[in-house]
Amino acid sequence: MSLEKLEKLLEKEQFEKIKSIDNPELHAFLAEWIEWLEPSRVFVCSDSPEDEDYVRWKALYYGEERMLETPNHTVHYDNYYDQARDKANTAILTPGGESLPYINTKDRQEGLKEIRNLMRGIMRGKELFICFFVLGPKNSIFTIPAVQLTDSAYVAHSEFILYRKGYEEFRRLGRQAKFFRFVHSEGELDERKTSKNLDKRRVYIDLEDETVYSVNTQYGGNTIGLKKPAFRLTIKRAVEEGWLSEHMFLMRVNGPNGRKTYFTGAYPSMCGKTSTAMIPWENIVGDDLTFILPVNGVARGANVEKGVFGIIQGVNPEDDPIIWKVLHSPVEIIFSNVLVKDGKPYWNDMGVEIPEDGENHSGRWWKGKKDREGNEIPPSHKNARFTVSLEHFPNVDLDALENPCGVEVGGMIFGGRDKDTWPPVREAFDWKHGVITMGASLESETTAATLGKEGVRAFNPMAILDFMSVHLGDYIRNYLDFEKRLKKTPRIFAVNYFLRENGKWLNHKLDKGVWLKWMELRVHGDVDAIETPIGYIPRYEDLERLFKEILGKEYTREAYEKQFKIRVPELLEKIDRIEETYRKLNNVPEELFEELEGERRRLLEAQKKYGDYISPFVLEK
Ligand code: SPV
Ligand code: MN
Repeated sequence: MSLEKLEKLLEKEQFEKIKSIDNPELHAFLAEWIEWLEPSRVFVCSDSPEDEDYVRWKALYYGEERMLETPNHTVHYDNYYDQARDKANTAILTPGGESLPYINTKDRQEGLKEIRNLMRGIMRGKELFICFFVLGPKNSIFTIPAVQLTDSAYVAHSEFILYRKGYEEFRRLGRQAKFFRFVHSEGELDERKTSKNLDKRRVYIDLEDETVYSVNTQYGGNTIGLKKPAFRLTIKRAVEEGWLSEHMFLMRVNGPNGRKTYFTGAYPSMCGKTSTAMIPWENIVGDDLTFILPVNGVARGANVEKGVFGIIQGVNPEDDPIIWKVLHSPVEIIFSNVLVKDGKPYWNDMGVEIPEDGENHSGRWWKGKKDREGNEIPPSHKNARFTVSLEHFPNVDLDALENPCGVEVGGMIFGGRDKDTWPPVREAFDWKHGVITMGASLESETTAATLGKEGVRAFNPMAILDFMSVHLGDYIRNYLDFEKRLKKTPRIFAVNYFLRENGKWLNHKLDKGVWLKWMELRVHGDVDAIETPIGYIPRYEDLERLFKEILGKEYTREAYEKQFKIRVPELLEKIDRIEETYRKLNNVPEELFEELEGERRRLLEAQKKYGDYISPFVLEK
């Protein structure tokens, strides 16, 4: 009996906490893994503030975090070579190692054996934290309970900031809890308290048992179970059950006369997702992961999380006043992989002077310091981050965040890092057109959010490819079918903040604030638009007015024409690339090819009539 075993393995107080959850499956899982990991101590986190405090304290006690000067601020470092998601060593376990397009797979039996061997007795001399959280708002249609086992107090601490507590939910649900499991060990640590055995770093996702194993790493994207590890599991569940689990922010755009319209947005990492969701005059609900469920024919969205694990590079008082203010207030924040000098955190491009020495992700740091490969080490890592709860943001929409029914999604946005093809903003003709030519056709230049070369244009449908856990064809079919469950479909939009000409940006960082207002007006049919071969684009007059109203800026006809011209050769090349990509896969819905063909035909007709580069003024009738 698992409970008897647990009674022997745990101190009385900890055992009582587990015993009061009536779930034999959970008990069996815990007993098996505690025996296997062999921790010297086990702490079970209930939802009490004391237990959360205990985890916070242990992160400091074990040296995984250190105090900064501002109360409630701490700093955590990951190993210099453990600064991003490790795609190469992350695998989806499939029966017989069945391969799936764009997914790193591994034979399930072999993978389980390997990771179990790596984890055997790995917690000797260490403390194991058992934590309970939920994905989505509590006691709601979105809720998925999850249990996390980790020997990293930093990981547990991060989860308390980022997720809703779930111990009471487990007690309430008892045997009904269909829960996710996460087993993590940071492995042996070096003198800087960072994971040492990176050659044995692995993240294995077992879809069958809805369990993710992560070992010999600390970086949040590899270790925070409820974030990207869970995302693989929810994508699978969503495709099986007919809803959407997306790499999307959720935000409120404020329209005329107090109108509130909610948008989701999918962008690859480092392409403006968080900064869009945090536009100061709008309201944030979430910045990374959204569940969208059909409820009585309406698409309703909820933030999977309740906090932000955001990129800190480039956060400056002018462009990001809200984040800046939050980062400089004494609320609970974990800074990771930043430069610290005299108890203060500093990061690249923060718009203020940075000290020339201090401590950072490379250890003691001085300007000009080089790493083993001979690269100069910047003050902070490009992927350095801050972890903070959304409740501390002055512009959070708390009602939307905690609404058990979520919010109605008015629009869905897809965006990537694209220098020369897509206009800054456009609206799809309909659901299918948007899903295929915008979502499924998303490409973006690679960034420092994953290990590997940067600046390479890469196929990244729905900005989700890094996390895909099912066949891409099934995923797209689910998207197309989702419309059938709706009486009212969200409008679909595509944005591109990264257009360049002669090496210069065509847009300013805050222009996205104007695009959002335009999209809000379109959702309600308040403004007309120009029909182009690739969807609807804004009219000059509307943007001119919005630029003045929102940013107090003149918007010239020349700027508009340059930004919104239809770049036919680049668009056609892109369709060829996307088509070729999907032709290589089997099991892709035929509608995808039909949509691409329709777009190609419209572009070719327009090219015949108007040439390669078509001014929006020419298309306006
Ligand atoms: C991303 O890279 O998309 C992130 C951070 O949101 S991570 O947790 O690393 O995935
Ligand atoms: Mn993300």
